Amino acid sequence: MKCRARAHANIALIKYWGKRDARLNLPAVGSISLTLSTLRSETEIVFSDEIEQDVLFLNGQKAKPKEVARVSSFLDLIRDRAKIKQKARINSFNNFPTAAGLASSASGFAALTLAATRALRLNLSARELSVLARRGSGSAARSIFGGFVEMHKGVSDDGSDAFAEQLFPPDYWDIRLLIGITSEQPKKVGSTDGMTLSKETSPYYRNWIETQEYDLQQMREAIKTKDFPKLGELSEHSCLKMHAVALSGNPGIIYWNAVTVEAMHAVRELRRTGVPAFFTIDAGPQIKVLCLPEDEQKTRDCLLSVPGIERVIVNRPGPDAQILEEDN
Ligand code: 2P0
Repeated sequence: MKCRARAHANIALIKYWGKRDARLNLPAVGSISLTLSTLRSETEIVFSDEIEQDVLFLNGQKAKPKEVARVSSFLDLIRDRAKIKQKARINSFNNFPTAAGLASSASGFAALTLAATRALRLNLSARELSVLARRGSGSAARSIFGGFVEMHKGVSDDGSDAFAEQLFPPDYWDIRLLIGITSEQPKKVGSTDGMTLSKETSPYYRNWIETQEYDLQQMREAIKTKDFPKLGELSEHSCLKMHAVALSGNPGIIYWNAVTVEAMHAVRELRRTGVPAFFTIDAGPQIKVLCLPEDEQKTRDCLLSVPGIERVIVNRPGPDAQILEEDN
């Protein structure tokens, strides 16, 4: 029982931050994302009677016990569904730095969900895959789909309506998302812990939740009408609002480094010269910049002019998660 699958990372334009139920990993807010063409994970899984306990390799290295435990308890959900007990060997590769705020858990858990369910012959719909992927990582629910994607927070206690769906396919609108790498070190505070701290201690958390629906509605409209400046402004606003919540927890979390901040100013400066380019930043120090295809070169040059940015990764809207290989 073996399968290999690929899923692409995604970056939220309207951010997910906060959970309404930590056990079922139910988000407190909906979110809207862009699936990326370049960054992806490939995961191969084998279930067998001969494997005594789950083994996980990340980029060829044996994973840490904490990482194995997270993957193992996620696989238990799938094993329960398939009514099997076999343990698994998992080999997962990312073509980008892991755990540095580049959505590795999104593409990793989406690829794992697809590979594991197919290996066990569970025939799940894309929506069911998304609900399941969410249990591994909230943002993974979005990486099941390509293009422009919306994650619904849902209202039910069992999480069955907390799924992602595609708003528009990748070829709907050719926009670019450039990633400026400022550090390849793993982040110090993971998203899950960051969200818990924000919920428990940030005085702004309630406002964040209350204003999200309006931002989602505006973003749906911006995408529908292909209004790029509106998409960019909303993305920057949602990012800064999310970081304001993280910063205002106690102790506040600073995901940025000095290079991130320099790059934010550089993007605003580029905008003042007439180029519609807008930044977004996740739970890590990398800077991501949205621009139109005709401004890709200028935007890339702008990022590379910031001391400390050595590498820029260019993305277009990327595809759905897909099966690469399965045994028959
Ligand atoms: C997002 N992030 O919408 C937001 C913005 C990071 C900042 O979703 O706890 O790794 O596994 O559900 O999915 C990263 O959070 O968190 C994330 P869990 P996840 O992309």
